This record gives sequence, C-alpha cells and structure tokens, in this order.
Amino acid sequence: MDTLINDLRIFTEQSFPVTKVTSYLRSLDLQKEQLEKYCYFNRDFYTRNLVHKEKGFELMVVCWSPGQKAPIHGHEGEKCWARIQKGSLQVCNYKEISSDPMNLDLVERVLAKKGYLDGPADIHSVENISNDIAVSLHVYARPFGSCDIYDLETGVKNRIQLQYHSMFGKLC
Ligand code: CSS
Ligand code: FE2
Repeated sequence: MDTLINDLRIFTEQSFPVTKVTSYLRSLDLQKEQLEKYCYFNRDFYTRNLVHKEKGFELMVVCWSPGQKAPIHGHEGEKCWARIQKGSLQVCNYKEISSDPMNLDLVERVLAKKGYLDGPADIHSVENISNDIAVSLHVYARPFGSCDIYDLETGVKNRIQLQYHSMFGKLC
C-alpha cells in the first residue's frame, strides 16, 4: 500500500495523466491480504473505507454486499478510477444531454469482473448485481466530500454528503 500511495503522490505532481495512471492501475498487483484491514461490510449500504487521503487524491476500498448500489452520481471533473479486486460490479455510464429538464443517456453498461479497471468515470451508477460480495479499490484525484445524485424518475438532482464507514482500518 505504501508503494501505491507514493506512486499516486508522484501522479499528483503530474496532474494524474490519464493514460499513464490507467495502465499503472491496470497492472497493479495487490494481494487480498493488503486490503483485508479495510474491508468492512454493512447489511444496509455499501461501505466507503478510507485508506489514504491528502490534498491531491484519496484512496478508498469500497465493499458491496449483494444487491447494493451507488445510485447515478456525478464525479464533476474529478478523475476517478475503480479497480475490481473481488467479485463483480455492474457499471452504467451516462451522458448528460440536458440538466433542466434532466435528460441522461445510458451510453454503456459494463459487467466489471475481478481485475477490471473502470475510469476515469463521469456520471455513472455502480451496482453489485451478483449473489456474492464485491470489493473495489478507488482512486479519486481531487477528492470530494459531496456529490450530485440523479433521480431519473423524479428528474431531481440531490446533493448528498459522502461519508466514510472506516478510516485507516478503523470503524468511524
Ligand atoms: N462514487 C461512489 C462510489 S462509485 S465510484 C462513492 O464514492 O461513494
Ligand atoms: Fe462513482
């Protein structure tokens, strides 16, 4: 993990060059033991487990029980990569056609399996549609503490605060 954090620091100085960071994260070789201390599951919601945060980026392990979902949300220009470390996740990518009225186009639906690297993401939903748990590793360049959730049924966009379930391996 320390090596990964140091390498991300170097990428921060380079403003996270997309091609370079993508191939770096794609070939990242992390053992599941290295992630274990950040893996907390909750029955009711997916968990956001902070590994490291500094001004330029944050590193997070997200744990998904079967059926859990991150609803359609935007990353607002932040560069966000997610690597599937265990299980699989369905990622739906959207393009905003208009904001008022809300009109999003589903451009891609991907079943991301272990080892798959997603990103950089813009507007998407992420869901564990499988019957097994899933774990993903997320790098957010320019971390943010809140985001917009798009409700396609009502056409309303809501701002929500994002919270951590654990930080540095300890429950919050
Ligand atoms: N963006 C979501 C996870 S899917 S990338 C979150 O940070 O909770
Ligand atoms: Fe996301």
